Amino acid sequence: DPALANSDVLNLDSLFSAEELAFRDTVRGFVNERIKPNIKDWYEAAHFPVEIVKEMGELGLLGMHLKGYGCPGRSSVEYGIAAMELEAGDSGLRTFVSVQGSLAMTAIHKWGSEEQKNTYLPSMAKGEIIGCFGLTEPTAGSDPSSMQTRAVRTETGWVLNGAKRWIGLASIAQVAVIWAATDEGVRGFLVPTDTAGFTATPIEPKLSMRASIQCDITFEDVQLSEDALLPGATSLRGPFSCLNEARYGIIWGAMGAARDSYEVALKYSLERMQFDKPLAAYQLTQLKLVNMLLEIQKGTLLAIHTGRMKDAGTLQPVQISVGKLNNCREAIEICREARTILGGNGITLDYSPLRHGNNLESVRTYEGTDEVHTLILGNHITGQPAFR
Ligand code: TGC
Repeated sequence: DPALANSDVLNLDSLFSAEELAFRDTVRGFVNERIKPNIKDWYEAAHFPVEIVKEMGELGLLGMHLKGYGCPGRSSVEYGIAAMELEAGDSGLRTFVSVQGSLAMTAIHKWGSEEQKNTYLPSMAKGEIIGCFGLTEPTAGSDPSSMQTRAVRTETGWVLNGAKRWIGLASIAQVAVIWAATDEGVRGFLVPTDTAGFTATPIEPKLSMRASIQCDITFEDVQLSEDALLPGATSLRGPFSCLNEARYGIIWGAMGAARDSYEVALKYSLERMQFDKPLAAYQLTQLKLVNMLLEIQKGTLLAIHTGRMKDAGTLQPVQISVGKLNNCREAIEICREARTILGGNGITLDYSPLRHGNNLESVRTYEGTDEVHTLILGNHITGQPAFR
């Protein structure tokens, strides 16, 4: 698009390989063809398009950074590129890919038995099985260590009781990775969602993430066999190691939503005439566009840097907090500023910025709120944990 030709001022594209750029084009093409033309209707109808899950599997977007077991084995940078392009479409669709790949599949890949990996991962990579990941509870959000969901050993396995909240895709998932307190610390369980006593109910109505599903789950004496237990995870480090993956994807994804909002605002400002000039010719509009562009370029650079560190195996959780905190915070401001350029038209679903901005209210909240990531960094630089 000629209107956008000069927006990569720093030539960040030069930091990607030809293969990475080609992969980006593939995902961008999918988003332009399958998501952008439909997202207005899905969002309005609060519809998650389950019909495109298998297409995402065919494109290699599910569990894409995992190796073996039918998973695509892509790099972390490629995974980030996909998150960015998908979220330029809608955060709800990127969230699906994160929940499936970074949370549910990663939990099985990192902490599961060989049998669990062979049973679930190939079908999940194809999108034939949808997974969800239950950590958060009605009374345990930022503080998962206060979880009430409990699994108790029986003669044949385990019995699970409790509740989870805000669990993406739970009502359409076939398998749920559920984290529960036990006498042996926090353990993870693979719960088939048709097990008696498992109930998932979508949380509605929502003002954010409308093209996605988040659920309440209850467990009433859910009987599990011994092989439901993920053998490798024995503390909160289990779920947190999966959150690291999802948080990493958000660093990129948030910049995708911001970029789309900027591009929509730039194009609109070039076409929209007021007082005989396009909005883009006014200094106030240029200030807004330039401020947006600076933060998008910086945030994208941050994403690329964290991605290269992740591929080199050096990325630390505290560095993920830098990216998640900064890029969500800046992206939400960019979406709101983009909306002001669109004037009244910006409050309709014909334009993406307010939809993206509303979605990012969820993105800045899940996988560690702004406050949690601030305190992780505060602890890192002062040595004074201030969480509690
Ligand atoms: P603490 O209780 O001391 O630590 C527990 C254990 O976890 C380890 N750990 C990590 N390991 C790997 N990566 C990380 N980022 C880790 N952070 C902590 C820690 O070493 C310890 O291990 P071990 O083996 O010694 O027991 O916890 P803390 O004081 O370190 O952390 C406090 C705090 C506030 C930072 C942490 O609780 C936190 O991150 N809270 C935010 C929780 C959060 O992000 N929740 C979002 C969940 S998302 C969800 O459930 C739904 S998924 C989205 C969807 O479905 O749509």
